[in-house]
Amino acid sequence: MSGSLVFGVTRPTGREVNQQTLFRESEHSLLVRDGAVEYTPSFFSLPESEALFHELLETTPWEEDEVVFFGQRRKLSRKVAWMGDAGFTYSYSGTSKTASRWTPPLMLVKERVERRTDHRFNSCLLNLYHDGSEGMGWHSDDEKTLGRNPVIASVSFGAERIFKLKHRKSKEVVSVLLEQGSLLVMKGETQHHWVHTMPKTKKVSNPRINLTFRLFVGSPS
Ligand SMILES: O=C(O)CCC(=O)C(=O)O
Ligand SMILES: [Mn+2]
Repeated sequence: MSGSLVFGVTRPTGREVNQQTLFRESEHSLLVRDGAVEYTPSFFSLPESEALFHELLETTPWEEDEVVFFGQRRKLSRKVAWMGDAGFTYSYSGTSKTASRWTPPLMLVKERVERRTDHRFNSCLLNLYHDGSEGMGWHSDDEKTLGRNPVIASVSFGAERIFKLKHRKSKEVVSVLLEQGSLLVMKGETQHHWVHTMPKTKKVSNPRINLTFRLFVGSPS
C-alpha cells in the first residue's frame, strides 16, 4: 500500500510519521505536511458577521500601519490595531505597538474562538483592508515571544479575500478563500515551514476586517 492508514484516514505520505501527531494535527488540515491549517467557514453566521464587522469598525482604535523600508519609515493605507490583556508591546518590521484593551465585540469573538480551539489567547492584531488594493506580503508569524509552535486563530469579516501559504523549501502553494465569518487556525510547525500572504487584487472593492488571535508566552519586548 502506498499510503499509511491512520484511524481510517489514508495519507499518501510515503514516510514514517508519528501517527498521533498526524491524526491530531492533520486530519482536517489544508496542509499535507510540516504544520496544520484548519479552515471553518461560517464560524459566525451571516447576520452575526455583518453586525460584528460594523461594531469592530466603529469601536476599534485603528492606526495607520507603517513599515521600515531601506531605513525609511513608510505609512501604509491599511489600518491596524493591537489589542490585548495588558500593556504588551509588539515589535515587527522595525516598528512597535502597545496593546489597547479588549473592546466588547472583540472580547465576544475571542471567547467564541477560545471555546472552539480549546486554546487561550492574550492578544489580537486587527487589520482593516479598505479594498483589494491593500494586502499583506509574504511572512510568517514567527516572533520569538509567541513560543516555538504558536497557534494563530484568524477570523474574517467583510469582503472575501484569497489567502495563500507557500512552503519555504518545496515552494508549493496552498490557497484558500477566506469567507465572511470564517475561522482559520494555523498551528504545529506551520510558521517554521510555511509563509503566508494576503495578495492584492483588482477584483475586490469592499472592506475586510481580519483578526489574528495570538498567545504571548515569553516576556514581550
Ligand atoms: O489578513 C489576513 O488574513 C492575514 C493577516 C496576517 O497574516 C497577519 O496579521 O499576520
Ligand atoms: Mn500573518
